[in-house]
Amino acid sequence: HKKIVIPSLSFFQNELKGEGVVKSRRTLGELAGIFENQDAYSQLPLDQLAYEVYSYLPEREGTPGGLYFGITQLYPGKVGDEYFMTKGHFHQQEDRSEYYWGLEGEGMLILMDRERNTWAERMMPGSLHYIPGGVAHRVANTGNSVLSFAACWPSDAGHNYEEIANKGFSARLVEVNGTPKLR
Ligand code: M6P
Ligand code: ZN
Repeated sequence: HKKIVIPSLSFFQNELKGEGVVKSRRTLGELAGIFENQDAYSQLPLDQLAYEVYSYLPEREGTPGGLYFGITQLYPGKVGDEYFMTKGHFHQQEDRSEYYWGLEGEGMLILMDRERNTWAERMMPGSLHYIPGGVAHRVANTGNSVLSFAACWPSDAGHNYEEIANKGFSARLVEVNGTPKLR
């Protein structure tokens, strides 16, 4: 169940040895406000794990030109007709871009530009996604198993959660007749 496709053995060896891989976790409680159906949300346990992020920077923090490597494990589940998803963010330094690629499971990468145009790309093992600067990004798990994806982003990108926390994306990814649709 907790199987991880290992893209880089040394990454996990570092983690096992406690060398620099930072693990963070987000519970449903920490995702308050991102789902539309408040009744469905209030029926789920706040301490239920939604996703875990392992991240690693082989440089001192903020080193110009450094690149973070990260792996996110997003658990399957739904809140009403919306899938479990990441918080989503723009970068603090807006022009910084990022790669995501699918490792395991099925999902959708939801993207929104500065004009609030929203679109989505299907994620699956081996799918590669380039997220240009100025584009907010969030991932939804549309399958029944763990969705695991890797990411690479500049050390000085930073996370800007504010706009997404306040206004969300301009479209929601919901399940309609068993398939994901942007609404
Ligand atoms: C990817 C990267 C990380 C990000 C994580 C979870 O691994 O983009 O920078 O933190 O996904 O996404 P979020 O921070 O929006 O919850
Ligand atoms: Zn990012």
